[in-house]
Amino acid sequence: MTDRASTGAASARRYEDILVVTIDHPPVNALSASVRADLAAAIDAAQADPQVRAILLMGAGRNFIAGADIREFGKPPQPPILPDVCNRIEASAKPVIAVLHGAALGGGLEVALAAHYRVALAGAKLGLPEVTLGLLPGAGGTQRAPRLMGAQAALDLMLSGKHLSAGAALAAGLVDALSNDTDPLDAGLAYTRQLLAVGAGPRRTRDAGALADKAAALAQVDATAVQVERTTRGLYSPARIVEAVRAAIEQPFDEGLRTERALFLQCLDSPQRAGLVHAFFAERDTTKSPALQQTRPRRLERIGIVGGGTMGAGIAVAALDAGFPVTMVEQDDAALERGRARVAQVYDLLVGKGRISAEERDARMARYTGATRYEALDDADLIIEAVFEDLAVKQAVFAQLDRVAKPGAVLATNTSYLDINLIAAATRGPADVLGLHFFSPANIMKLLEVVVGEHTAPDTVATGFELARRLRKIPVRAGVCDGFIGNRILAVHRQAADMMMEDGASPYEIDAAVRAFGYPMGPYQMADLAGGDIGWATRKRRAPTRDPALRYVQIPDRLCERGWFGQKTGRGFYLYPDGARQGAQDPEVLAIIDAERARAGVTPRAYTQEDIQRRYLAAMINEAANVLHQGIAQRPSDIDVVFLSGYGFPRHRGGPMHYADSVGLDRVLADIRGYAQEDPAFWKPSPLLVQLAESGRNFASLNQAA
Ligand code: 3H9
Repeated sequence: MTDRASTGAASARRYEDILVVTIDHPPVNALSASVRADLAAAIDAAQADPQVRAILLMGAGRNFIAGADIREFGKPPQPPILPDVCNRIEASAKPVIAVLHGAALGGGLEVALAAHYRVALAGAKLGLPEVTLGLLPGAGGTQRAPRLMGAQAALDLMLSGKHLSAGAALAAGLVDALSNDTDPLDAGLAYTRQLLAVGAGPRRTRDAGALADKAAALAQVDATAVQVERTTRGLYSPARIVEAVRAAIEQPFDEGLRTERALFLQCLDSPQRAGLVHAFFAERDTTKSPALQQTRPRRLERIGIVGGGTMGAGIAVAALDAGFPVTMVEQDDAALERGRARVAQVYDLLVGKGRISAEERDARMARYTGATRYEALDDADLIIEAVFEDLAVKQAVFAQLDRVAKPGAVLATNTSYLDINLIAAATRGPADVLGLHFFSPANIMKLLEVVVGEHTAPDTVATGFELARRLRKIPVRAGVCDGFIGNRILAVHRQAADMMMEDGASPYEIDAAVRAFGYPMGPYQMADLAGGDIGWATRKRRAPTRDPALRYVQIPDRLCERGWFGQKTGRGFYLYPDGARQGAQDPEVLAIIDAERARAGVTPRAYTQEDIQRRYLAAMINEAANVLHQGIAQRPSDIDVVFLSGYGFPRHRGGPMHYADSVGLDRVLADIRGYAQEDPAFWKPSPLLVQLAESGRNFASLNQAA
């Protein structure tokens, strides 16, 4: 064993006749310019070294390579570019072996596909997730993966962005062998020695034969192209992935690589790539604050939940899934049984769909305990209240929790709107109280608003973030106000939608425009799904404090008064005959709207899709700027995360703040000022928006400062 070279990001060391090239670039061995340069240099040097018979590529730390360096996208490319590095690896005259462990993703997997042989450790995750960043595999992946695994499997891998386990990758033909060894170096050396012992030489993926039946492969590409067109709703990179795979079949390898490069550069330049990369980092930035990093969370082993309704049961499932023992408290045996049944039903469905085994369900349910007395919560480290949305009810629950909880236990409320400080005031320890606002279904939705009250202690907040980490949720810190970040802003842009509805746009036109922007559903479909009674209750609660200068559109109330609460009652803004989930337009709703317009003295006018989208987004962005200005949200990108992970904002647009920056804050402000001519009470430009737009700055400049 001799040292051969040590070049930093990738270093080379000889183990007898095997040169081991280790990529060592924390945190995840992304392929930054320095890694690419070192890797290429090590491969080149090995060619000339008579003592080297084979080259082994591995990663230092937990991962092989997590892909290209995402932070470099959008900056001028620095040579050597990754496709060239991969080509040099493949061209090696000496066999190159990659040992895959941890993440072998994107460009990382492409490096491995350019190697001549691949061995994977248990726990390795292989994938080409570029599509999630608005890209396609641009270092030969679209040409090499189909040659190894066939067109259809490669398309599925690239279009889904999913990760394959080592076993699945072996079955798919992406790797040649699995190793039981836990140490990548030992595994890689052992496999390389086996290869050398049988005289294995270079074996280039460019020559692999899985695409031999061109007609069959082209038929798969054609069928996938049709499906992509139908299902990806305006996404830019999926169609280009399909084109690149078509090139893999129709063109010679080097020409296919050139086609891939051209398509990759188109994706790289697209605003969708910018939006998706912004979303990637925004989600990881929500936990970055010096206060959080300096504070240790409290002990977090046992969870208590008060309330077994939809939210309580969903939160229980999330906690059970993460391995926590959970105690659920309800007011009587019957309510408790309903709560337990809700939890069990989620697991039964998962077993029915084959997502978990019956044993796994039993193991999770074994961690669940039900009780009808608050005393059962006396050993819980964190108790989450999820009862009826009423201040007095919640205060009564917190008074009980104050009595039974052990010292230092964190007390959380899942309220969506109410004042955390008033809830905390029902206890003797408001420092232990915070809001944990889950989104429904709580076991699925990723977002968790961590609402910090006036007296909430830093380690209480840190415990909320720790819970999110353990539940694999995305936590966003929020301050106290009616609706926190998400629901507060939602109320305002929903109001803008209601005003357009009264002024002439039908709810169906508004929904269609919002869907055309990229949302999976429009605000009225959403209201029907959530249940119109929920919004109605909020409107009634707010009625006494409503600003009389603000216009109030009564159309939703007219529907609620008829008991039309949406899907659960068979009609709302849409009709749902016989329990249908897809709503049909309802002429009676249109007649009610007409009557309301007449009552309000409105002469209906026409709106284009663009008019609708601009007003809807302007209202959202303006209120988001207020939320930021008042310190309810810490940074613009946190608001983006709330809307991306909690409200269906199209991810490729990066969130409302990123979107505002992309169209220009001056344009947004000009729109708002234009609308203010009609209705100055509603359309008041946010001071922060004015300040940024007039000084030529954008929201992103505040992210950097946060
Ligand atoms: C590509 O490869 C294009 C090529 O086809 C063509 C090129 C020509 N770059 O997620 P974590 C950071 S596209 C830069 O919290 P985990 C991340 O920001 C790429 N940075 O950890 C975070 O930083 P910080 C295709 C990256 O253990 C830290 O690493 N690859 C990159 O939960 C830890 O990350 C992908 O899309 C990167 N590629 O998960 C894979 N990756 O500490 C993207 C991560 O400052 N990455 N960082 O906040 C992942 O899926 C996950 O990060 C991974 C680890 C599974 C690897």
